[in-house]
Amino acid sequence: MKQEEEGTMKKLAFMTLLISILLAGCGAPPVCICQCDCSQVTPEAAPGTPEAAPGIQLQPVRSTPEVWTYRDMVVGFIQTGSEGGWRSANTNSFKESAEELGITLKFYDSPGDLSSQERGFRQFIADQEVNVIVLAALESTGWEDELLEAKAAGKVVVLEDRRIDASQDLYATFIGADFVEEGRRAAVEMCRLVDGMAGKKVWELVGNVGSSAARDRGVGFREKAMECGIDIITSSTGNWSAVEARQLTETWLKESRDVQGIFAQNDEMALGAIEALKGAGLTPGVDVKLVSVDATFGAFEAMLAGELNVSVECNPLLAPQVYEAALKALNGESLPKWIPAMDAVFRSDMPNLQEIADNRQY
Ligand code: GYE
Repeated sequence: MKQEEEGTMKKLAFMTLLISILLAGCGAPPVCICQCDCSQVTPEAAPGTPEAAPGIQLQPVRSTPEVWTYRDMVVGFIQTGSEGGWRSANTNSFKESAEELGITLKFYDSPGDLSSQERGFRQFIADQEVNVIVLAALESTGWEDELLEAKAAGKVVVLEDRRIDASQDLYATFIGADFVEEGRRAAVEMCRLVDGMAGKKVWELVGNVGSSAARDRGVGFREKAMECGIDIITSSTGNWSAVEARQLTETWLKESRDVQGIFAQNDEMALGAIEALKGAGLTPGVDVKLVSVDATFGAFEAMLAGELNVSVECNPLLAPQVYEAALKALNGESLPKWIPAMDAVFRSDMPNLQEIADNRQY
């Protein structure tokens, strides 16, 4: 075929491509043909598609598969921001499992700021590539509008780790721990530990205010603590942070050393309290009993050193369950509104603690 004719054919093919994209702009979802750069053509949004937020580039819509597979999933994941060992294990669980399953993961990390989380959520609503939104909510209230918009946009929403106070028909399911039960378990252990001590005065180091984890662990702990006469004499937020918890405990120790137990709502805060107790010349785990939640590496080290008495596990490796549930939801399967995570309780006096610690993933 003479060169000239070849050139004309190419031009013709390109013109066909351009026309089909322009046609797509008129309501039909655009089809992305490999030779052109789709992002340059801003297709008309399909009817009912939400207005893209300013600066958001609408992405070409992927066609809907008959049967969804992990490879069809584009997940927008909104994380809380870094909060220590548990949170990084949770984030890695999503990144690693997505890689293994062939899922496209768009990861949005908010710096511990609720409005940033809401912005990320809206960004994923407008991102037409995204078919699943996964949310680890910093706070449990204020999500109705976003959930309604996500529903209108046909997104599957799965909550992971933290519950939110919203109507259950606005999300596919919640995958996470029973925080109230974690609090109960912690109190049962604290009752056992302070039994026979000079008193049952306990200090509580609380997680970030407004989160379901902090609220519910406190509820569960109080429910059981009352049964053995524990007196929670002071309680304040350490924002899941070892540094803040250490400062708080140092302040409390300046006011009084008459304390028999510290309930830390996560391991990081327990490790901070341990440093403060040592700084005050007290022996953590002996003079003052410590119970925490998460059971991360740091907790096992402290339990093996006898400085932390108990850690109630809260499993961060939730991604496989979340992705499995999202896939079922995409394929129209009905799901229970809560899929509990599997957890245990670890004590410093367990004979096989070292062996367990050696086999931990987080
Ligand atoms: O206990 C804490 C993290 O939401 C269960 O958040 C999670 C909690 C966890 O910062 O370490």
